[in-house]
Amino acid sequence: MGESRDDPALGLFRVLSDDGNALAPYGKAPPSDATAVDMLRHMMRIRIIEERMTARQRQGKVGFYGASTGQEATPVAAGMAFQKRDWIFPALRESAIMLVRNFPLTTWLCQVYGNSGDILKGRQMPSHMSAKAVHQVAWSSCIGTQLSHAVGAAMAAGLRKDGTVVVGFCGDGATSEPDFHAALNFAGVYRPPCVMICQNNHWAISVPTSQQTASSTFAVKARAYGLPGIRVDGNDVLALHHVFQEAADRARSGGGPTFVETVTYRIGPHSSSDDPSVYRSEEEVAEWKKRDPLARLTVYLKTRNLIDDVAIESMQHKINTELSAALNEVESLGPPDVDTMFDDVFARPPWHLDAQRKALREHRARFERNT
Ligand SMILES: Cc1ncc(C[n+]2csc(CCOP(=O)(O)OP(=O)(O)O)c2C)c(N)n1
Repeated sequence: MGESRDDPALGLFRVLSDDGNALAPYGKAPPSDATAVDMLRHMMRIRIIEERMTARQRQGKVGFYGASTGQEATPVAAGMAFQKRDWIFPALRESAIMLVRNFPLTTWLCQVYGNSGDILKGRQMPSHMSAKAVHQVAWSSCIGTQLSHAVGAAMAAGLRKDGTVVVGFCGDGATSEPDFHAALNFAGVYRPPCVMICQNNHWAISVPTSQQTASSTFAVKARAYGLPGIRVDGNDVLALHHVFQEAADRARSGGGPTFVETVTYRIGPHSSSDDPSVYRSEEEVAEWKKRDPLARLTVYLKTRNLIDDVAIESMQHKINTELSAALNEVESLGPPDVDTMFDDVFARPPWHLDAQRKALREHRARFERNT
């Protein structure tokens, strides 16, 4: 039998049309009206925060930033669809999940600045957020590794039978890494409770998807590993929420892992170290801007009289006020104390590190006495 476009790995599941009008009814439990409004608030919040962080990077206040502009729907839908006990192994574009999980904005920002308020003590790059409190593991910048980490953690969760689901993220470029194969193969063979989400934003820095794979979609690759592969509109937060919830339910009830390709587009540069004008056209970016996930949800909410321009302005105002206050606090903090570099490395520090810490403290005391 030939492949049908209804095949979830080859078609494109969507709820909202490009202009935001709802398509056909799509399942048993669409999100409540309040949840749908909250989705817009969360997407707007990360967009505003990241615009400000990108500007701060240009001012030399932040060392690096990798924004998710245009891709906000995937982390927001994931943050809302998975339970708080579920573990997240993010890649670069999922910084919003911690905020959706109510992680304090100030502490989140301290990590971007790597200052004394940073719970990671300045040891991670910006956009590599993590916190045990919200079950989010730090991303190693090595592309693709988070999938195999997630599958391993899910195998542990499966052995513990604790009802936890583990979610791993990657980009389209990561699918060409050996880790992608190892992760999907282990997931197919051992069937741990995990969901692997590939944000296909069409570019891996300057490499387009046409040079990344000859497969018709990324989702179809799951089939070779014995996994369900689902292709979903990555700029349609309602569709994403539905697909993630189904995948989470399947994993939690013993039905095994799912691989999801979310079809989206990186509107901005790869990171603050990139200039996309040298490898892609403005026309292509303009085409994708028409499918902006915030604009599409806004039309849906307005059509259903759930929001109006006054409410949207008030939402933006509240976010900007909260962000400015948080930034005042965060930017008043200095770097982490140099002494903290000895923390958290060994459960029982070896003698030579103790000696080095002691020498450093004595040196600082002498320096402070003399200045
Ligand atoms: C193993 C490895 N190879 C190369 C790089 C350099 N690098 C950083 S980001 C990136 C592209 C990643 O593209 P993709 O997986 O599509 O994710 P996106 O950044 O588009 O979200 C590359 C090649 C790296 N960090 N790790």
